[in-house]
Amino acid sequence: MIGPDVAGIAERLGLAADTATAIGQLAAETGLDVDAAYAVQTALLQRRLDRGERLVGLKMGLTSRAKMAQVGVDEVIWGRLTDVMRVPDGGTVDTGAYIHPRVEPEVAFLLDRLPEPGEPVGDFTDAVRAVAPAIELIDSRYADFTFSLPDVVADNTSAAAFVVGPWSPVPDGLENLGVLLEIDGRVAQVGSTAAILGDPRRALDEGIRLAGRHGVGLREGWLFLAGAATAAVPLRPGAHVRAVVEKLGTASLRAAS
Ligand code: OOG
Ligand code: MG
Repeated sequence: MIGPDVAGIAERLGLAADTATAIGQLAAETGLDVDAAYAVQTALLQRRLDRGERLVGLKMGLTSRAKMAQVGVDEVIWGRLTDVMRVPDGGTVDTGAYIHPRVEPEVAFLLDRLPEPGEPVGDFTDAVRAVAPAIELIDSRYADFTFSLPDVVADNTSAAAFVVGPWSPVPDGLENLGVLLEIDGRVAQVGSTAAILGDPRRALDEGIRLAGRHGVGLREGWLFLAGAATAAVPLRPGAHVRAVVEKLGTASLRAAS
């Protein structure tokens, strides 16, 4: 049997992102399973590398019940982050560059020395140099932000842009810090880092394990987004967004009007 057309699917998803044009789901029609979907994700990354982007880290997705419930997929997933996706803290994004952008509060890690895939992280403070509040801007390339598990994996887990706030040493109690998402000074979402797999440190274990299955090892100096603690909120033109994580501070972005 001939497998799914990995390169062709990656091209369709890449064009959808480049032109901010939604497409229909692809997995059912092309017979894409999760393994082939990660191959599509790798081809999409290659497409970005070919135009000069740099891989700067990984992101986890669907590490909280709130996120799983919002999108109706209940498996932890991971995707790739490139330098071009990074928006400076306090920076401005153009919502017109996206299909239906949403923002969500995240915790970012700056990776230090990493164990090999299959080895436990052990001492987290050896593996993680610093922690920061972050915002992820997600933008599913699928119409109505609706997808199956292989669809969202192929689509680089809806990754579009991200903001990282100020770095701090790993604080005590990382497993239960309050998280807020504010839009225009009003609280839009409330959560806790405990929502991220019970402890965001577990997201790193999962990232090492799941990416390792596909031959991807995490690297010193990489960024790592642990996954949103709350559901995501639509990003409207003119909005000012802040993610506040107790003990870590704030990351913010503005959407141009
Ligand atoms: C998939 C990406 C999920 C997270 O933090 O859970 C994600 C989506 O919600 O479109 O980035
Ligand atoms: Mg996210």
